[in-house]
Amino acid sequence: MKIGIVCYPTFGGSGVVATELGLELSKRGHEIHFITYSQPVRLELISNDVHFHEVNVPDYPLFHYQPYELALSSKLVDMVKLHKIDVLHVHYAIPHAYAAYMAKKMLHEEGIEVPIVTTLHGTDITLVGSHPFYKSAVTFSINKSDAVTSVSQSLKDDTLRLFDIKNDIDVVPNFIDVEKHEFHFTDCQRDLMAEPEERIITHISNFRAVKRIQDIIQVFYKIQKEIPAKLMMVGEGPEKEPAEMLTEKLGIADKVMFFGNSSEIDKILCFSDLFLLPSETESFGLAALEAMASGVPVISSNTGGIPEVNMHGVSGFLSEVGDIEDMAQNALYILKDQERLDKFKANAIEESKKFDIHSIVPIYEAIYERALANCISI
Ligand code: GMT
Repeated sequence: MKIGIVCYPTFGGSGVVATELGLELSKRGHEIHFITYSQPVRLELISNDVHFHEVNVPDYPLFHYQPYELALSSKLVDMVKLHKIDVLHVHYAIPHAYAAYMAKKMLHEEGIEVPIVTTLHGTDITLVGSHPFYKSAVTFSINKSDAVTSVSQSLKDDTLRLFDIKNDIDVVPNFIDVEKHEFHFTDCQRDLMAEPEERIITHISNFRAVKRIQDIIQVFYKIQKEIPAKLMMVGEGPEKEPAEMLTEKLGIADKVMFFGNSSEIDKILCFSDLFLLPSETESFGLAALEAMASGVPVISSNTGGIPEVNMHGVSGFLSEVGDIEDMAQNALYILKDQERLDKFKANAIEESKKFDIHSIVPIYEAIYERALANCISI
């Protein structure tokens, strides 16, 4: 099959999922065309079966906002025609499913039918999409897709609650290449980061308000009062600077490292003992799954799709959003006892296997086949 994939190419989980999906599909014999405004960050390999087509939005001073959706829909039309793409898989309802619908309509005028598969990732539903400014467009885009998937049951429930949805939604969880995580790094070079007796705690995100970055610093503050520890903060975003200021204020700046965005996530997780994800909401929590696959237990909030990934008392612990004390106590419970830590690490790897890429990607293939067979003509 020739599959066009539209995603945000940045460090966010949706871009990572879209990229890994495309790469795995190419290994399974499909021809993949990524269509987005820059090369996805995890897309290292462009080959005969993996192509990247850049969407250019010419900067024109008359436009206060440059019309990306317009440029994207035109590019989709051109690429479908040029490469004879069979199906478009768009990650995010806005603006991708919306632009894909316009492309589909333009192609229909020329006698070409292309089905659209839309995957909902979370912020398009829970944070941005349900805003009155976008709600009609999001509802329309979802209802006009030939197939709709959501990355967790929780996100499906939210979508049905917040929008007037006529389409079926398949839950297809995010995934991880378990083997890659198991065998990638054997030499963690932990000693470059911390003393042998120090526990290493890690957080990775885009440092937006929804991640509750200050909670991470506060939880770590309580942990380091009881045991020697270091905190690794990986990523960039608006909450980074306030977090740095909080570490200064609490007198723990020397124990907290801010790395910025990194393409060496596996390396960082390799020497981590615990992962913190206290988000306000999270449709899935791919970062937590990546940590678990690397054998890192997770202390998280009990919100959105996280409880579908992080098993309470098995791969880590869940606490109510904002319950810093409970998170710190749970973290210390795991970190204080080496035998217990080893058990949680092993459990985390075991739990992550439920989300192995090799069992999830065939579900997408079946959805593409179904969408092709039932493509709604417009
Ligand atoms: O969480 C973010 O800020 C990034 C966002 C994205 O677009 O990548 O993440 C969303 O999609 C991920 C992949 O499906 C999920 O793992 C994240 O939980 C979800 N974020 C939220 O729901 C806040």
